[in-house]
Amino acid sequence: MRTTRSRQLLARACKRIPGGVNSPVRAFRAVGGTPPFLVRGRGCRVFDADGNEYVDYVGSWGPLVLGHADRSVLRAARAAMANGTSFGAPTEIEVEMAEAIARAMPAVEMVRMVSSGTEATMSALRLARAVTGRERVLKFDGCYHGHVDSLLVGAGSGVATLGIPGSPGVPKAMTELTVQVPYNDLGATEAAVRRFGDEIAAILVEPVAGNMGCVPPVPGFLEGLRALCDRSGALLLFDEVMTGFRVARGGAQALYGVKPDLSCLGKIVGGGFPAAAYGGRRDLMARVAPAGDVYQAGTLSGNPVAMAAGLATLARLREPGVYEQLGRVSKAVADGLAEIAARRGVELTTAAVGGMFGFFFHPGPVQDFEDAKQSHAERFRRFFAEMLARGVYLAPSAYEAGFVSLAHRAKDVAFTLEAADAAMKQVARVG
Ligand code: KE4
Repeated sequence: MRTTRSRQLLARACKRIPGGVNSPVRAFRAVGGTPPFLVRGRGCRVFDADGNEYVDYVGSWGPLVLGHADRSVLRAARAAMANGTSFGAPTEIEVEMAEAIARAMPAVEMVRMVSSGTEATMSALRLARAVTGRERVLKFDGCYHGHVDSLLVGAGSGVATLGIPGSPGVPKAMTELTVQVPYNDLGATEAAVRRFGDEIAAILVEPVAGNMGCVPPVPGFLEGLRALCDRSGALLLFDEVMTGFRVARGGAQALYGVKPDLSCLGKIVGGGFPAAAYGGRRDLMARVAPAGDVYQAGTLSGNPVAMAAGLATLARLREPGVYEQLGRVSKAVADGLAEIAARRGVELTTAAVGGMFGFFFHPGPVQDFEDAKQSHAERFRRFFAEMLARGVYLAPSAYEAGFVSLAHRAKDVAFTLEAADAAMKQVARVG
């Protein structure tokens, strides 16, 4: 596989951009090698600066559920741009987006658009603290909610630990208000609520974890969090930045039938443009400025071009059968990988929920971050490299999820699994 041009571009990029990238995971530090500099996407395929072609399972980390350069999205964005790119004033299309989200997610009675998932979770957390008058937040080890200071906590030892800064520059005072417990561990969560109950403003969770690999909730976990919040007065915050419109039309809250008080959205709602949102119960959102006293603002919030692209995406996702199709494709990939691994004598655990999937080089089950960290890192790295060399672009980290789109066809899955069979043969040689 030719990488000359990408290597040259990386060297040039590193002179002006930290690590040569504008977001760390793109640098391939977890898997090694040179990250392909992509130049074009079409459907489920991307093309790099050296002319290599890949079947893409990153999809810009989730937004591109229709595939790259989808005609309906391009048409909508071009039409919006022809009228101007941004106003910093109210526009009807922002109202259309708010109404579309509320129709899809009845628990989201009111919504505020922002420009990134980080902004969405940061703002939702501020609102939760304001309306409850409480300061602590409970989150789950291995869940990622953007680079919000109080949510960038390292994994403490023990079960319910007070957050320790997960990055230099994050004040200890910020993370000490964050209680962290293992994902899918309702007992540990109950213990933490018993210990900090009336101090906890919110329980914040990825209803399907996608930032420790793909780890679905065990039966009863989300329902248990709802009950704990009802008992303790904490708000239930679903971070659906990844799962929103990805795992079901109404997100994970529809798929699992658990109603959060506040929801965070991102990725798909912008259709590939910078847009995200937080929203929920009307009585809570009424506290957001200028209706209420909880301040939050954004120059490009609700940008009309992003709204047009997002609405075009959501419109396509209202077509009958699209989620069955996404689920079929992600299950075909996950089940195919599992079958190949079994045949090759490689321990592999897979998961697929709606249009997202994941795999661990681990005998299973994988139900939390401690389990995920036990997976075979060297086998993942080898598999990733072998797949990339064969034209399949997977997430460059064992702790990410895979994303399919409506543009992934049976032939693309067949191509992927043929590459996986050859790759797994090499992986089996890794002790
Ligand atoms: P952004 O600020 O990156 O738009 O969203 C943060 C965020 C919040 N919540 C969840 C559940 C998320 O998955 C994310 C961001 N996801 C990562 C991929 N795991 C984005 C990729 C990156 O960081 O470059």
